Parts: sequence; structure tokens; C-alpha cells
Amino acid sequence: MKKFPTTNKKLAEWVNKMAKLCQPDDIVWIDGTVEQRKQLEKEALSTGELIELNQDKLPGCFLHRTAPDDVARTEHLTFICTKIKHDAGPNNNWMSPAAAYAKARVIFKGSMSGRTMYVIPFSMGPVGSSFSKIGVELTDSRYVVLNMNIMTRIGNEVLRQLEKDDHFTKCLHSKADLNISRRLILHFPEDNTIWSVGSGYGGNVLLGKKCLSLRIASFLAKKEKWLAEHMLIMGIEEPNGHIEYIAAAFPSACGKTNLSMLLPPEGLRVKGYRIWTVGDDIAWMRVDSDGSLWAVNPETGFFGVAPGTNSSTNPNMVETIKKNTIYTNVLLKKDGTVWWEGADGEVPNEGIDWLGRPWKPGLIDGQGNIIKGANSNSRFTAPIVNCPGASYRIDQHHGVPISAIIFGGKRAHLAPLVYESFNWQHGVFVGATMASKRTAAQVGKLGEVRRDPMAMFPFCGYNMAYYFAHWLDMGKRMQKAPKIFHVNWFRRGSDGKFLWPGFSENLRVLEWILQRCSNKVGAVETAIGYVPYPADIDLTGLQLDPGILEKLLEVRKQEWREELKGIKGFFKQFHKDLPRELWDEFELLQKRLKEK
Ligand code: OXD
Ligand code: MN
Repeated sequence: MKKFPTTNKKLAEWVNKMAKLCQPDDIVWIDGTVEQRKQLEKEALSTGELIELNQDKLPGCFLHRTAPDDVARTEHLTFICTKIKHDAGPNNNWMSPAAAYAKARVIFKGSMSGRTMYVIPFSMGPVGSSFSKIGVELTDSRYVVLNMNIMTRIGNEVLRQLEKDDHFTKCLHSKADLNISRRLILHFPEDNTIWSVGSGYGGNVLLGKKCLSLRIASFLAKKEKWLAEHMLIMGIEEPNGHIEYIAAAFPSACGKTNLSMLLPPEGLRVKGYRIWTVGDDIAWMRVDSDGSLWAVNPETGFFGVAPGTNSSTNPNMVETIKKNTIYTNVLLKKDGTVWWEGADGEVPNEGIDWLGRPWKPGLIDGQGNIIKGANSNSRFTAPIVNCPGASYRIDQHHGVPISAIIFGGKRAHLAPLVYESFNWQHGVFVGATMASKRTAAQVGKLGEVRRDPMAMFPFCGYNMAYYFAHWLDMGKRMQKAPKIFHVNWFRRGSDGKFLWPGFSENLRVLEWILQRCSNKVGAVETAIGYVPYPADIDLTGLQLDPGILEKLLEVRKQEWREELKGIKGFFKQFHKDLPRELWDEFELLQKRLKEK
């Protein structure tokens, strides 16, 4: 056996076994040092995996281009492989573990020949915290190593931890030939194993992120009685200096990142609010000895959507991505900086598009569509410590206490700007019936409304009916459960235009939510939950036409009666597994909607 820098026999044996399968020319252990990172960057520049950007304007920044058909998560090629199909549920594609291993083994076989296999020990969550989980990713991609270096805690400190604790998620990734017909993202929750092959897109290959921190973690969380959620975590510092923390779930590319780092609008800034970002995508939450829910962000970086990011939508992100950032599939400008649709400044008059072709504004493809400079799901990977609003509690082993949980989606009509659930059980119903428009973060038809309970539909690593039951159970474990709210920044008027300006103005809604949490304001009881009195939303400094707030807060019973049909159809696919409590909530809502 080759000499490895670990005393963990299980780890060494597994690395050897996978190397035998993939046949790399060499095996390199990632130690987390700056020297090793710099060496890998140098190699990636020489192979073309990375392109160096203008180091005066964007120090430590690089550009990467993926294969043209490898730009988003491929949910149809993503599988949960449990022994019993029913355990994966109607929400997942399923393959038996034996069939999945056999199918992927053929693709992995010899896939790393002529390449190096990198061994990345990583910790999701602060190393040694009781929240944290360790994984080891084997990959033949330097891009993956360099991204994991931003997104997670990696290297020797994790290896040392593995000498004390033998549990880790076995993550195997190979680009293979990047062929979509030989691409598979396989999860084996019962073996604590992930196999991903044939892709180089972050969501499919940074295995600590969606694969471990959501799909595998949700499975573990049910067993161990905690929550692994697709949620941002943010601290709202109130004018008196006290910080309240909230967690919020929105489907992919619906604004979690922007909300998690908003800057207060002028009218509220004078009151003294500040926002502290703990995380923008994933929350791991546990009930602590005080009976409340505490959360950590298991990641250390942002893998954010570039298009639309600018100084008015997200000024803190614009600051964050000025250094030590890896850009993927954006436009390369002549001066060695980058651009995307909706970026700051003028549209450049020339550049190299995300496919590596010369580009200028106004180019049209064969079907008459505008050719974009950046892919709609182009991304940046940036360290959270770069963020001017990064919370000082990011590394705390204990996390932060959560006062409110917010669910939301993009709904053009149905959902009002904000409403509060009646209690935890009703809140679980609100989360379980979430729906949103499909975005560019996943391959598929853009714009169609799809049900996305708790924004976890693509990420729940087991039967979602059991997941709902787990949420109901978690409510019973807490003495001080967070209140649950629903928001919709995307309601449109009869002219088709958004009624609410969104972005930093959303703090006005968060302020109401916090006031509800501390029982400072009353609310209107409606069929769907508690809705604000218009006067309780502080609109200072915001030019909103008279009557618009009332329109935003309106509960239109006829639309909700229509919605009941969609909810019923969705629930029915879980048959008798769906917790009775959710059918009870359905019937209560139906009854309330019948009343005048
Ligand atoms: C993400 C996603 O990248 O949800 O966070 O797709
Ligand atoms: Mn996400």
C-alpha cells in the first residue's frame, strides 16, 4: 500500500480502492496550505482549466469555462440509491445501490488515467463542532480542489480530526469525458457515499455542497434529530444593538444570496439597522439545551449566481468578489476583468463570451435570440470572509439562535407580500406547499411553476413524506420554536409589473417579522395566516403609490381555492405516508376559505 499522510486505516483503504478503479497516474493529498494552492493554480493556468484575470483589478481571481452542456444541476441524472425504492420517495429518482454502483463503475473505470487524483479532506461546519460533518472528496479536477478550498474547511486540520473520529462521507468525483450521456450524480445515504461522474458544474461536483450538506445531511439529520436545510442565515442588528437571527428558504436563484447580505434602505438605516451574513444557502439546525433552534452555516464561501449582481441589487457581494474569487462562465473583457448581464457599468462593446467566442452586444443566434455574454447560470465562488457584512459568529461551534423561519418563492399572483403561520404545524404546511417558478439553476423549462417544499424538493435525500413528519416532530422537541412566515417579493399588478421593489427594501418586511416575534405588533387574522396591518410596515423613504401596499397584502380567496387543487395533487403522490397533520391543515384551510 502506498504511504499516505493518515493513520485512519479505513480512509487509506478506501483511497486505494478508488485509485485502483480510476487508475490515476498520481495521488496528491490536499493539505490546505497556501503553497499547495498556488501550485495548483499555476498548473490549472497551464492546462487552461483557469484563465488568469487582471491581477491589479481583481487580485487572486480566475475564470473557468465549463463544457457547453454542463452549466447547471442535472436533476434528471441525480439519484438517491437506497435499498428500498420507497425510502427515496416520489421526490427522487431512484436506482438500487447495486445497479447504481455497477453503472457508474463502468464510467469511473480508468477515468483518471493520465491525471492526478486529489484527496480533499473537508469539514462542513467548524472543525470539531458537534454540528459538523467530515467528508473526503477524491477528484481529478483542480477546479474542484480550488473551489472546495473556498467553500469548505479543508486539509490537515481535518485529517487530524479524522484520527479522532472515523466517520466521514466518501465522495468520489471524476470529470471522466464530461459527456452528458455518461453523467451520473449518485447518493448512497445508507453507505454515507456520493459518486459523481461526467460533470464539472459546481452543484454536481463540489460534493460538500448540495450532495453532502443537503441530500446526505438531510438523511442523517432525520436519524440524528436535527435539520439540514436549503436556507440562508442572517443576523439583523436592531437599533438597540441586539442581533436577532433568522433562517430563510427560497428555491435556487430566487434571491437568498441577495437577502442574506442586504444593506438597509436609507429610510431604515437612520434607525440604526445592520445586517450580518452568516450564510446564503445552507443551514444546519439543532435544538439546544435552552429549547431553541440554533443554526450553523456549514460552508465558508458563496457559490453565487452572477447575472443581475450589481451595486444596487447586492453591494456587499460586489465587494466580496473583488479578490480571491473564481468566476465560471462569465464574459471576459478586453482588460482582463469580467462582466455579465446586469453587472455594474456600461455594457462592454466587445469581449469573449462564456463559450470562448468573440462577443459584442446585439449578436443574434440562428433562431433570432440575443446571444448573451455570460451564461444565465454563470457563477462566482468567493470566500465569505471577503464580505463586508460577514457575521463574527461564522466560526462559532455553537452557531446562532434562530427567532424566525421564512419560506418564500416566486409567485406572480397568489401569495401576499408576507404572512405568518398560526403555529408550528401550520408553518410546516406553509413550507410543504411552497411553489415557485423554475430558474436557470437547474436544467429544465424556465418559468414553469413547480412545487418546491421548503425549497428542498431537489435536495431531500429521502422520502419527502418522512421529511414532513420529521419537521412536525422537530416542533415538538422545542420549547421556544421559531415562528414561521411566508414571503413573496414577486407579486405582480394587473399591468404585469412587480408591485414591490424588493432587494434592500425587503428589510421593511423583516422588521415586521421581528416585531411579530417579540409581540410588538398585532396582525389581521386571515384564512391563510396573519397578515400585517398596512400601517405596521415602515415605508419611510419609499415612494410606493397609494393602495399598493394594500394590494400586496391582499388575500384573494378565489385564487387560494384554485391553489388547493394543486396542493391536493401534490400531497396525493405521497399516498398514506403524508402525515395526517398536513391533511388536517389542508382541511382547515379549505374550511377557512369557504367562510366569508
Ligand atoms: C445553488 C443552487 O447553487 O441552489 O445554490 O442551485
Ligand atoms: Mn442553493
